Amino acid sequence: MTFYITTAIDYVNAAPHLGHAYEKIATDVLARFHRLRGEQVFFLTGTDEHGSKVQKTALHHNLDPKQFTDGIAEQFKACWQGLNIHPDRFIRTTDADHYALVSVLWQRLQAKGDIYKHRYEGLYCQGCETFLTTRDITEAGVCHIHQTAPEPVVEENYFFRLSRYKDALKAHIEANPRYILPAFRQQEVLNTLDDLDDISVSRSSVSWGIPVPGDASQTIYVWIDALSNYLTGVGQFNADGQFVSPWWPAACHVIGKDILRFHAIYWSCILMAADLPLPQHIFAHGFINLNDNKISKSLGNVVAPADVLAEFDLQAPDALRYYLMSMTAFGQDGNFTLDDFKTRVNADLANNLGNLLNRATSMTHKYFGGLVPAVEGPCPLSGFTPAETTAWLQGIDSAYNDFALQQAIELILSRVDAANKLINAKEPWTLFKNGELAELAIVMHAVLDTLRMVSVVISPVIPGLAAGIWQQLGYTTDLAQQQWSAKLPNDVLPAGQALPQPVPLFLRLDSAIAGADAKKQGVAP
Ligand code: ME8
Ligand code: MG
Repeated sequence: MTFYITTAIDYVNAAPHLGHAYEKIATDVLARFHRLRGEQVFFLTGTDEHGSKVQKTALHHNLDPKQFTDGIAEQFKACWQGLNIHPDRFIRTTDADHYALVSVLWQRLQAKGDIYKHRYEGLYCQGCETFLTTRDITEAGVCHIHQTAPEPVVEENYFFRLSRYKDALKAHIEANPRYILPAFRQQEVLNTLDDLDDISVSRSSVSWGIPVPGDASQTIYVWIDALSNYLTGVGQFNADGQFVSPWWPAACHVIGKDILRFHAIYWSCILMAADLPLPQHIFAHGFINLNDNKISKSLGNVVAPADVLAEFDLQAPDALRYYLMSMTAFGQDGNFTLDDFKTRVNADLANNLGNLLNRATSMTHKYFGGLVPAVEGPCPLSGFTPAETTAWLQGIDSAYNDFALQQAIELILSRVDAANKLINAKEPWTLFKNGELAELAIVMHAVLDTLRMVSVVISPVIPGLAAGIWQQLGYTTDLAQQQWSAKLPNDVLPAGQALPQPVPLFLRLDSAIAGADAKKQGVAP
């Protein structure tokens, strides 16, 4: 089974911020989950480098656009690397194979009779890189999203016959209720379909772009260029005009809610015009706000992911990945605050998960000489019946499959919580004192084995910490090579496996402001 997943490709007019990171982390988590389940996965991300906005920014920096985008594209790549995000390809719309693909695609649409020349007058918003309709403009005459006045443009340019595909698209959305996700976004798309006009797909006043084949006085509209990246990422048109790729159609385009229209309508219609199958899902996620304000380059309220890590002296990205994925339901908006970040990761990673690992491994050292105790099969005393464990894993699996990342995390953590409670209820120290070693072995084994399953199923979200748990359970194999098969509950920790000396999994965060001194002195907060 193949699973091709993509993110939006980011404009390179500025450095990556937390909102971009949110989308890329979520997509990386989904890619890792599907890989863990044994599917063939291709994960594509990259940068959107053409168009008037980037052209203007490069000019402002006194750089030639390619030189400018080279620099920013490197920043994006490095940022994803630092967040443990590993795409199979990082595509840039300035890549040579992308030029080739876009030119062929254009010619195909033209051959179909879907491209025509037209004199156009409209109001163009550079922030959106689109002509605005009356719906997009406030009473004060500014763009709803960017709060800036659009620029009047009169041009003769090429148009795409979007209206020709309106009915087919409507039928597709109605027949495939999981095409647009979350489902509550569907109606929003259907509503805008009613008054759909053809769209301008070239610009004569923008030189930074892919030239229109046969008319070098125009460049291809940046959104047509950008959307086509999903094809270039995994294939090319052959000499017979067939698009050849083992990955198409994509399983899912993960994008922000602000660009749903471009994907659900423009991209779907372009694919139909090119006789290519549509992706299985388009998932529109919500926005991450910062202290209740919109994060936006145009509003100047931006935080770099690396700044958040630096604020808490974090060497690894796991806490940030964890927080972003658990702070809000995927699809809804979320509000990022440093305080909330600290509270949540302290509670979940340091106290709940970290503490369970530390108690379990320390007690195994204390009571069993650091060797996993032997037990006779699953036992009711362990607190979890096999049926409960199977249902628990199935719940997590369905949540991941349904893009319900927060729910998957909550389910995983609920079992961590239950294992901590099991320790509190059974009091291993009392069992030890009373010489009830058989029962003690069952309890310890149940807790250690819970941690084994937890490390596997949480690894898409926090790959680094999960590998740390795996290693502290005495495994010398690479967790990243593990698969989550139906055998997961049965592959119990082998009796006699030696655990290394326990080390804290995750230290409580101490904000630079509140506890810098304590931290410098090595004092636990
Ligand atoms: O739209 N929270 O690029 P972009 C969550 N180049 N997501 C956010 C966000 C926030 N605060 N801010 C931005 C473009 N995003 C086009 C895409 S795809 C063929 C072309 C998301 O740099 C945004 O919704 O403006 C989008 O999905 C992505 O970041 C890139 O935004
Ligand atoms: Mg944007």
